Amino acid sequence: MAYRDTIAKPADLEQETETTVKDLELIRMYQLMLLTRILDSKILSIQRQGRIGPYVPCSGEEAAMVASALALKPEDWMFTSYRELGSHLARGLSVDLVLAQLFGNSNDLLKGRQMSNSWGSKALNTVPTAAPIGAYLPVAVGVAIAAKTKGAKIAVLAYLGDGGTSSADFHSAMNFAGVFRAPIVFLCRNNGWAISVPVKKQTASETLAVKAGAYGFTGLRIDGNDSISVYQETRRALEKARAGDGPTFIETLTYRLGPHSTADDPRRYRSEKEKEEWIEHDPLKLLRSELEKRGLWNDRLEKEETERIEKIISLSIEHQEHTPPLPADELIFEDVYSQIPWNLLEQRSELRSLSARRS
Ligand SMILES: Cc1ncc(C[n+]2csc(CCOP(=O)(O)OP(=O)(O)O)c2C)c(N)n1
Ligand SMILES: [Mg+2]
Repeated sequence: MAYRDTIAKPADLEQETETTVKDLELIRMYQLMLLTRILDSKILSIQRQGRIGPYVPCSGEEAAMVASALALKPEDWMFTSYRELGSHLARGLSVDLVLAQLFGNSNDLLKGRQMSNSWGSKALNTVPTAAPIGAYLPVAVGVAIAAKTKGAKIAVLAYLGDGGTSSADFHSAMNFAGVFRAPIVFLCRNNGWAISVPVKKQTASETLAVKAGAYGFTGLRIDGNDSISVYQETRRALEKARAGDGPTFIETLTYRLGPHSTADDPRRYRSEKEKEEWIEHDPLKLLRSELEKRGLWNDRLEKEETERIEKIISLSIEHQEHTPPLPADELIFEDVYSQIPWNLLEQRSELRSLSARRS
């Protein structure tokens, strides 16, 4: 049995679908998923042309990302790993800022200091990720506990992969979240693989969701390609967190259609057949057919929206590629101390005279 077939649908989901997810919300969700899919493939192609550095693609996982992030309120916080392009777009990060980070140019909010795909924005309450898997999870729980201590009615949404559940930081985060009843939702994208390691070699547990029980809170396993289900369950869990009723762990079953990163060749460790099966269950296809059923989408709208998105992306690539680079030599001395100490000032002036001699 494919692991996708083990999904237990929450009992009350069907009757809620029609009434609670409004048509406009669904159209917006689909547009963002389409944007994510097209932008992801454009970024992959400019990477292959050597115009940006490494990239981590997200095709196939748009529902788990976009639909969950749309359940957040502006005052909530979002922590991601390196793959959640769709979550950042849904949260409101512009195509320009997504690309500026990948080009590492002077528009980059993070000043070129982060690994590629590590988006974050102070204005959007989104925190750039840390490269060690799971390292940001205890930080996310800390933010949630701080909010609770201050009496702020907000929630934190923290994403992780299936492989992330094997990290020591995952255990610390889940344990603290349970003990302190932190207002946090863990959104685990179980895409079947941690680079070349399949889930069955990642854990001896029957599911990832069952792990939450050991930490004293609810774990759900849902279809991660069913946008409506992802949206509803995340929204419900975030509301529960804001109401002071503790954390939730949501395991979303999905699939990474592309390589782990631009440095990976998945044909070496998994079958084409597996991928073909998941293409049948493509999250965009599923949501599009729901929209068509409701009379909200058709071929003409698909074509117009695709052209609109492609235009935005190509203009943005053109703009970001021609934006000047960051003054890296200067920036390495900034943003750690409020006043740069004497020894760093000395090093900065040495570096300046060295650069002047070289140019
Ligand atoms: C502590 C640590 N170990 C190993 C790595 C190398 N690494 C980078 S991504 C990755 C796989 C993570 O898989 P998963 O959590 O399932 O997320 P996915 O890539 O599937 O989205 C690994 C092992 C790392 N970054 N940090
Ligand atoms: Mg994975």
